[in-house]
Amino acid sequence: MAIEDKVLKLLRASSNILSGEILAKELKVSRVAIWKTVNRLKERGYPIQIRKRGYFLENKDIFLKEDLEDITVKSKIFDNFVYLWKTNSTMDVARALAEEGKNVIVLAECQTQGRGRLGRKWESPLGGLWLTLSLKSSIPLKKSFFLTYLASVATAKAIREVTNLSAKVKWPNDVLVMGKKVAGILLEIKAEVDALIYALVGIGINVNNALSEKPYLIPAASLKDLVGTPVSRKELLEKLIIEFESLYENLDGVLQEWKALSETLGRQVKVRTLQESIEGVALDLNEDGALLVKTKEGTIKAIFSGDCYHLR
Ligand code: BT5
Repeated sequence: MAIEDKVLKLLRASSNILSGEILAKELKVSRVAIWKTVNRLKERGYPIQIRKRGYFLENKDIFLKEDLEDITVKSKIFDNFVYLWKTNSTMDVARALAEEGKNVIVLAECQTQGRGRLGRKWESPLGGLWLTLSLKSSIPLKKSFFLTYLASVATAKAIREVTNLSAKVKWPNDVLVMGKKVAGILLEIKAEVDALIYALVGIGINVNNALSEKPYLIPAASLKDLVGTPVSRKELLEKLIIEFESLYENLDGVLQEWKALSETLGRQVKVRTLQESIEGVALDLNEDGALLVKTKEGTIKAIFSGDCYHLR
């Protein structure tokens, strides 16, 4: 284990200030080595206070490499974990690795340019789970957005298991709890002719993070606000990857699972696509994964993408 990880591990475990002397003794290095390591960590953005009596990690809700390695060791799909304190967007880091043919999980503590669909801004401060799964895949192109449904279902299930909140999925890419958006999915793909080369599945979950007062596309909340206490991001991440992998093994079953957790089906909705705005009742998903909406004129429209508003 690198000295940075060892220092972080000790600071994370301690509710008191740890002196340079204690750290040096524990890790069998000099106090200067500790001081240099702490400064390197601070440069990376870790919130370590340097006080007269020693060092103190202000935010204990951080991941250590070993937490994440546990996940990849158990994983059947992902062979690498990239963990960053701060990055523009995990989508961009994951794309570069996918181009090298890697199946990787990229996770950042915060993003400066997190994005949603159509280049919208996604707020990603400390305390949330912001990750991208990069996945080599040869699934047919027309099934690619099954991956959005898959990630939504995996996220909703993981939230249910860890918090007992009754998380639901909303068409096309949201996870809601009590009508509030707690997570969003962003799918970006590279394809050739009619098959995927790789997919980048971005998952953003408001766990313990604060949200700004801005009006969002739909009302938002964090799990911490809904539960009333902080939620273990480590447990949530582990469950999320397990659920993701088990759904991925049976991609054709994903639509059924999505329907079972759907907050959209059966509702009066308004869907804005790039071309038009459609109002009607959300009936079902067809076998290609399109949302079927019955308008008041009685026509049934199959919609593949758009923004959906629940009217009633
Ligand atoms: C999404 O887009 O919901 C997809 C969000 C995907 C974020 C992940 S985080 C890891 C990975 N790296 C990235 O850069 N992105 C992915 P969409 O349905 O277009 O919703 C975007 C809209 O949600 C914004 O226009 C805001 O109105 C609202 N919004 C922004 N930040 C939010 C947040 N933290 N929680 C809830 N709503 C938010």
